[in-house]
Amino acid sequence: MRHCRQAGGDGRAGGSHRLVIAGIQLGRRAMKPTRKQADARAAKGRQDVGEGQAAAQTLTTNQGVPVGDNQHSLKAGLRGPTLLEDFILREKITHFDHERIPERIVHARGSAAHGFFEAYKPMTAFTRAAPFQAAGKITPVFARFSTVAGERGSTDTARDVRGFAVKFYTDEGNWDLVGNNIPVFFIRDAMKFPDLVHAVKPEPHNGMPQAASAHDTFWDFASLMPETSHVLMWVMSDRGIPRSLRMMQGFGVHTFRLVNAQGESHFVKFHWKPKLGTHSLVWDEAVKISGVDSDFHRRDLWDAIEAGEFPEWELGLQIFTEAQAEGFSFDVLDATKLIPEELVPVTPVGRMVLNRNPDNFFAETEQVAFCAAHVVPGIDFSNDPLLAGRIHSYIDTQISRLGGANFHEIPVNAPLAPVRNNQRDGLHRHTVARGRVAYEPNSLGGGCPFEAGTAGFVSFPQAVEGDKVRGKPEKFADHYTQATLFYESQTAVEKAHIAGGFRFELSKVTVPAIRERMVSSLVNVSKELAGAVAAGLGIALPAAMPRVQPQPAMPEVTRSPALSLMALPGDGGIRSRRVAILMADGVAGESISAVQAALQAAGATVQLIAARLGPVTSVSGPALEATATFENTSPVLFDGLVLPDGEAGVTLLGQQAEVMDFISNQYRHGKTILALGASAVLLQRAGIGAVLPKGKPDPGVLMDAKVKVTSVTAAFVSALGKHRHPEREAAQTAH
Ligand code: HDE
Repeated sequence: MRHCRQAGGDGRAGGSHRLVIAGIQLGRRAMKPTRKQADARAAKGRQDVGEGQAAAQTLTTNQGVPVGDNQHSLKAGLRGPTLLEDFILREKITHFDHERIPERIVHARGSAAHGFFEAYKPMTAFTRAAPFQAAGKITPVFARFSTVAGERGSTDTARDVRGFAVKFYTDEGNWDLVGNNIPVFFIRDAMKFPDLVHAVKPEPHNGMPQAASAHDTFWDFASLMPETSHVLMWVMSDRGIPRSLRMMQGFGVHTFRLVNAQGESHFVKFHWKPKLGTHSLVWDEAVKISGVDSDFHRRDLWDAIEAGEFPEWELGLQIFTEAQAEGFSFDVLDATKLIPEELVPVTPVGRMVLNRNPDNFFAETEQVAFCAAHVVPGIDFSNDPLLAGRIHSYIDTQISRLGGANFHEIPVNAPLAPVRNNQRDGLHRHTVARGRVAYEPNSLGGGCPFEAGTAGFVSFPQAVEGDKVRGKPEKFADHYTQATLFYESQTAVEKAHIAGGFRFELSKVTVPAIRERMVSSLVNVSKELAGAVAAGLGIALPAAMPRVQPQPAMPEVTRSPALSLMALPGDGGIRSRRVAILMADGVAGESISAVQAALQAAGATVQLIAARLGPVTSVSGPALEATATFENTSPVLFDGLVLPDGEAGVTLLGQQAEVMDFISNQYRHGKTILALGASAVLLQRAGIGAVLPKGKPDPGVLMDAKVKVTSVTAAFVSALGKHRHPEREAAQTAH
């Protein structure tokens, strides 16, 4: 029998904690070996199955018994009954029967990656948290992005909030910043969370709809809970349908505390800003993507990291004092409110780069356990009543989801910092605790482990006073001012999309009274918005819903440009953008190859699409090979479109319904289109001109009748870098 060699990675994590920084791979062992790691390392080999060693390995049972035949069960005679004594078959089937664990009650659908956080500068004046102690300080991270309502196998492009959870493996233990891509929440007291989730999940009698808020129970709840007004503006906007997980912001949502080494505290809000800018889908596109690739976001993240296009976000902090907070027109403990950046600027403090895909989806992405309770010295909680419920909920949920109290030992959850305490035993315990001392104080263990005193985590000693009550502070009762702020800070096209979002969702509501109640609430946000929604639903504009607080405090800002998706356009590059080039026999290969090479040189991914896979005859230049077909892909999977030159090829393309569909979808969704030479006729046939109805040139439609391929390609690259051309839509809406 051949002996298995140990698979890659360090002893504990099976390679899952290898840290890749700027191309250098560091083993975790090299960073800080612990007793626990040493134990696990000794037990290694039989736990990991690495691809590289496959040839040298013999198949065994879970007891390490070599398996001679993995094809047949043990039978009494070739045609006889299967025997109960076949322990190999029974072990295999029993393990298989138990392969699934309960999915997360919310955020079940997620995608994740490893990476690192790098601090720009020391933030010691504000916090003693390890990641912020020195410029250039590197802290490994694991980030998971998720939709909220859908089940584990649901579509990625549902209209929903996205989870944005980051586990920092700091020198002083794990810090989980478990945020969302939207800075405000639906409710402000944990007491309402189960109600919110029951309302948005598939309706209990028939289990529908999946991953969608467009149904009666959600809007029944929302219309009766006007505190949802603000977050609804965000979710109905294009923020609810991001183009990519790499192109969305993240927010800590709650007010937290930073505490420095002197014990001084400041309030803080956390912001992640994507280097690629914030970009979204449009609704028609999102719906179609759900059909053609329900893994769209997961694939996009995976492919980008595999291609070395590591997504990056900048972490920014809004730091403010309690005295400042007292003066704000809103309450910073209310999670349905944000702090406008114009009021408290966002200070950039570092960057997060995701540079390694998980080795195993289940072991890492599924088993990662984020907990809002996981903070480290230097980070502390505020009295936000929503946050308090979360501090309880996450550990509780992991105990049932991951099968017991030892989920912190699962490699992806295990801290880098050493773990030493007297907690013992429980289901699935991996640590082999030595000695007879499992209590404190002790003398038999030399008093170890010792308390850290003020060097350890010390809760900020905030004074507490007041009666024991169930209730809310006065400023919480303003439900509309910031919803209006958000709406009024959007561009015209964004406003139209918000109205479209409400219109679509409420048109799916079957109870007219719910629709009407919701529109009456919207009147308090904006008459313009409520009017547009009411018109789409075919109802008269109802009277405004009575406000709990008729005269809220004057807001500090009434327009916040930072709230528009357009505020973060990115660097205008096209790295990792997807471009389709359509082909048929008789196209001009020379110009296609030139455009393809230029796009790839700029970092884009190019697919050559034809009616079938394989070679396509070209009238000039090199032979071309189709890498996708009109049948196996779809226009909605591409950011831009190139139509070829070559009359014979163009004629063939024009005869195919899928091609005309491709062109009109790309145009309708605001994408950039380049028609080389003869293919201008395809645009004409689709009714597409290079000018907008009001006579201005369409910045996203390029034709090269007389221009050189190189210059028209350069124009295409720069137009593609704008992501989408809302001018086209604005012109369409105006007509
Ligand atoms: Fe969560 N939330 N949540 N949540 N949440 C969970 O934890 C909960 C809230 C967020 O990728 C659960 O492991 C309560 C706000 C993310 O694994 C659960 C309340 C924010 C993720 C839970 C909230 C979030 C979760 C489900 C109100 C943004 C996915 C499974 C008091 C700041 C993390 C799990 C991942 C997951 C409870 C509200 C973000 C049940 C009780 C506000 C990103 O524990």
